[in-house]
Amino acid sequence: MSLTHSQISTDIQRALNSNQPIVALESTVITHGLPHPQNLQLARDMEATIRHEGATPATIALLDGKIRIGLTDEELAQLSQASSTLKVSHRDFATAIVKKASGGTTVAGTMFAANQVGIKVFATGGIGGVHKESSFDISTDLKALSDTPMIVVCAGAKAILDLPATLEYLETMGVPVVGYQTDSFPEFYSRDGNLKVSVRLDSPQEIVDFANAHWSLGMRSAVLVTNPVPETEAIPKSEMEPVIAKASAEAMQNQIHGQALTPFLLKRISELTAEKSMHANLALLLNNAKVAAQISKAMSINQKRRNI
Ligand code: PSU
Ligand code: MN
Repeated sequence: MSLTHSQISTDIQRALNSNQPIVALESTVITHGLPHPQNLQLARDMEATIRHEGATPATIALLDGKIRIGLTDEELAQLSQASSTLKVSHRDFATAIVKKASGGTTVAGTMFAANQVGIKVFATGGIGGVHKESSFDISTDLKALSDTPMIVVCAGAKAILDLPATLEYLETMGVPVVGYQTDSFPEFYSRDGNLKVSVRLDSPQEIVDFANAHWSLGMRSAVLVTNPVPETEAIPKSEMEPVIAKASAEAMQNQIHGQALTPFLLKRISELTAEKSMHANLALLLNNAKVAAQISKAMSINQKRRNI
């Protein structure tokens, strides 16, 4: 595959060459998901968490029309304050390239770029899914999960979505939904939902064994690892439901569609909960970075054993 439009940082290239653990990170959460300066702090904290666990973080974004795998701290700071960034999913890469634009990659966009360079583990907050507000708003994230063999660690799908429909879609597309130390599907801000995962696994090694079994069968889909928000930051479902319903009604009143919908809902929910939802969002993102780093370490140890 041609990598003419991509640029990999030297430390990530070195880690790739020697099978060291690497965790990909998305950047839509920086450009569209969180306000400044929390977005920059979060991006730095996620990278630090991954390094602390002994893995290399690979934040992926578009800078001036180039797909960048690994940003300097200065570039991260610039991206976190840039005003007219694109939200880059599969359909938007060529737009960013020809317009020499900068942007944050979504879950789908990040999976695309990470897979091209051979990164197998990725941490995010919540995946996109089937929206409630319009019948055909289904995130490209679901398609990417269906045909990109990576381990994606998230806290479930964002609670603003139609979660039963999102899970049905993942099942149709053959994506295993792993509950990390849980039997129920985490609902982003909340841990007390009643939807079920397809399999529960309790350690990073079990997840690596599961992914190897899945892919050794010839499956091309991702393994979606759902990791519940830390208990201390979790918000009961009963508290979130009316807030989400209000934000959703406002989105429909204001005719917010397409790419703008997720950022609108996240912002409104944060306002309506006096930032409590944002703190849950930050905590789950860091928790996912940690678990993803542990999984990538287990994976790289296994690979080295096989190469001996
Ligand atoms: N979860 C968050 N904040 C975000 C997103 C998810 O807490 O900003 C982003 C992810 O990058 C995800 C995208 O891929 O929203 C989904 O957008 P859409 O529904 O338009 O596909
Ligand atoms: Mn959408």
